[in-house]
Amino acid sequence: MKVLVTGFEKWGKEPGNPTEALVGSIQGSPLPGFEIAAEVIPVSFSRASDLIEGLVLKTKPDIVLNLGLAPKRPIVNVERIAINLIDARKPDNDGAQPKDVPIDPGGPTAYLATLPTREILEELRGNKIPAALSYSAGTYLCNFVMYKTLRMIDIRGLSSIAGFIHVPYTPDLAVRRDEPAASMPMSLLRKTVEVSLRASAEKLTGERP
Ligand code: PCA
Repeated sequence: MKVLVTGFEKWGKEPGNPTEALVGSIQGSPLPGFEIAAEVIPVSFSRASDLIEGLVLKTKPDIVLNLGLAPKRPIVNVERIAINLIDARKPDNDGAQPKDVPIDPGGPTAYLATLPTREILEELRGNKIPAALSYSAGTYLCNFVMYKTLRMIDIRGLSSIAGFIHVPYTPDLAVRRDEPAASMPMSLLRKTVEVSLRASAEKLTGERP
């Protein structure tokens, strides 16, 4: 089972991005049973798109799991939908701040995640990981990468399933915020990735990896 996992670099005034560390964790100790590629995506509307497309074409994954930080969300959010809209409240890491523009003028209004989101949610909760389904991945880079991934899979007729999970801060990052911020330890975030990939693989093959 081939898997592509992506995380993001830090952006703006954020103290860091736990999904960058998650990518490092997966690179350092890959999951048994999976042929796994893990990469960090830049927080850049102009650079993220070609990068994600190149990664999918190169790794030919059965499963794509994009990860991002949601600083204001206290638990793991399994995203169900990506919308065809950019409305950046903050500049990206190149200083670009597009507002009210479609991601792809020729694309559909939205794509639903093709990962088994309900099964992932149930498996996460079964593993004592606080999680919820989410019906908005925002209008910034995370929604953009989720949409772009699903769009390119659609345009190229690939069989990969794909989706996005937002995670909260890890405690080391939460303590660097002035205002109260929720967090989850890295061990639980790592487990989130493992459980989500196993639930996705099981959906694809009918067998538990
Ligand atoms: N979270 C941001 C962009 C990068 C990240 O990790 C988002 O939710 O759009």
